[in-house]
Amino acid sequence: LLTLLMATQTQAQTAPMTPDITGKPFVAPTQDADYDKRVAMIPMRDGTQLYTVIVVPKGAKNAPMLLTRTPYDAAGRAKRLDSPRMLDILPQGDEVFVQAGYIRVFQDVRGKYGSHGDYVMTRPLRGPLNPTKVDHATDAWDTIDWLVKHVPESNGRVGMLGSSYEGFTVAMALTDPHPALKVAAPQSPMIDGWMGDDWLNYGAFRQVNFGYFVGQLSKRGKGGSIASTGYDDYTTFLRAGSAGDYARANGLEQLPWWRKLTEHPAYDAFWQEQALDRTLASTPVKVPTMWLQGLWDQEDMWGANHAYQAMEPRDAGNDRNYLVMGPWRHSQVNYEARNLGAIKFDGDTALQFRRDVLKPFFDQYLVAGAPKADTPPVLVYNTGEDHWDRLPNWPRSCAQGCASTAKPLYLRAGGQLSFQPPRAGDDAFEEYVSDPAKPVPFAPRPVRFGDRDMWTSWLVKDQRFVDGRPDVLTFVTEPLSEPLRIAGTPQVNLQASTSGSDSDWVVKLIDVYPDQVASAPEMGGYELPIALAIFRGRYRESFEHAKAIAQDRPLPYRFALPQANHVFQRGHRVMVQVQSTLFPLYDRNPQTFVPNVYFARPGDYRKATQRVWHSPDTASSIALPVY
Ligand code: PG9
Repeated sequence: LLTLLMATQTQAQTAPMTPDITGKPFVAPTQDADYDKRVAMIPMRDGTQLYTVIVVPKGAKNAPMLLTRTPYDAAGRAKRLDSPRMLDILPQGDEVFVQAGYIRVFQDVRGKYGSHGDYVMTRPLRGPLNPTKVDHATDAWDTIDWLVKHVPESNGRVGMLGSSYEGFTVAMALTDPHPALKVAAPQSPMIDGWMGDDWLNYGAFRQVNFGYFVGQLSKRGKGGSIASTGYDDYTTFLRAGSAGDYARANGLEQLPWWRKLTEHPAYDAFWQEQALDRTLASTPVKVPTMWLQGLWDQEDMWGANHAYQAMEPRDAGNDRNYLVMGPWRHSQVNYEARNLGAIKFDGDTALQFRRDVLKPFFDQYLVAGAPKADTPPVLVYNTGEDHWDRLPNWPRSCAQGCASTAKPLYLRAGGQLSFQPPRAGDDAFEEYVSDPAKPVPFAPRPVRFGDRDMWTSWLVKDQRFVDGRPDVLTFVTEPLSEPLRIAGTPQVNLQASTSGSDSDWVVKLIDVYPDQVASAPEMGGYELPIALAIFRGRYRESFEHAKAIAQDRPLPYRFALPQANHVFQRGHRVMVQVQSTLFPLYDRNPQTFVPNVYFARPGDYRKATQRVWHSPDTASSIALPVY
């Protein structure tokens, strides 16, 4: 009997060689999800169908809809975790809306992931650059029209929000909004790719994006990557040569987008026609809009505040056009924001904003019977005093027409920085040699574009890592006896000369902490960048037409730094650093005038002697928006 029992047991076991992949569909146990996820192919007016994921909370009635149009995989955006709980499947930034019973909609833009049609990296609005009948404005219009007719649980009201590319599609929808679009929040939207968002900064090209181009453009779905040939991107890009050389070596020439970029190095009609702030300036403000900007946004420093400024004159009642600037890196608004790199804030500033400002603002326009939100026209984090400022308008200080007037802070002989202008008899300039063979790194080496911590926080990196280099000029004030408050745009007014015929100028406004900070020893002497930018000198006279720079002549370079709301505290010092490279983030200027910097040849890269002038008649300064 015992032998029989053992034999039966053996038979019941799975034979060791049973194939472990059965070929039959694996069926997960069905759990009661608290949502219903639907997929629709929504037809656009030209017949193209767009892949749309609609997540409806179970039992929803008269619920508002939140729409995001994305090139980043709508299905993936609605699948943070594989979970039966709606809170878990949607992105962290959506949690406050999920808790309030909103319907959430993600849609792939034309040509990406599940959507049909062609993808154009920055599809221009209908007009001179786009002779078709469709663009992101019509696609948003057609989508909203379909949603209000086909989602029976909805109350027919739609809000749009999204960051970066997803903010760009919100801004596009605002140029011709569907009547059911009741409220919008473009977060760090790309508004002008040449001036300061994503692709270039005042004409200097951002090489960090090569990987993004291949990832986004080599396939309809998730694309490939660029093969790595070294650990330090500083070395890799230096060895490659020009941006064009790097692109050629890595197959980028197959991508029409790369060709478009190189065919339009200057701010010609291709860029001007696509600058959304120009379009928005002539668009009635129909939809209450909250523009969102990170104060240390490493990708889209230009968009939100310029779009806000463009629309502001049309907001006569000061109740439709809003601005929020948080102490955030790119898109940090949708995550946790207790700190950025070494800089700590007063709690989770992103959650505070989403919970206490964004959600009540959306509720006001989307939820029947919701109270009027207590939304300040401008909400800006004060990065020096560590609190939010609720303001009636922005900026608080500027050259003319603001509550306070900007004041020039002069670069002075001997590396001083002062509100007193230069005096006769002072040394006329400081100089350095900018060598394209040894460019100044934008972040400590080894520089790895793929290092997310580095990339998201380099704008707050302690600048002591370059301070003291022979090709970085430093000007600094005495320790401040009173706090110095700024709120607006610091304007660079540099008088500079070069021994070359083209040149880049990088200017950084820095808050230098006291040498010793007993309560945070690691912050002793920290050089915190408050605002910085790079300017390609060939566009000194015209962004549209590049021109060689006259050799060794002090010439004015005027450009705006990103906006700031900062208090330099008593005992801190203000510093300005000037240099001519920010590598490998920005491509190197050969310092010899060539027709197209993308295709500079090895022999074009030459050392140049750079002078920053500070005599009474060639005074260099930064106009600080003090108040
Ligand atoms: N910065 C990215 C982007 C925005 C707009 C156009 C292209 C790229 C992004 O984070 O989406």
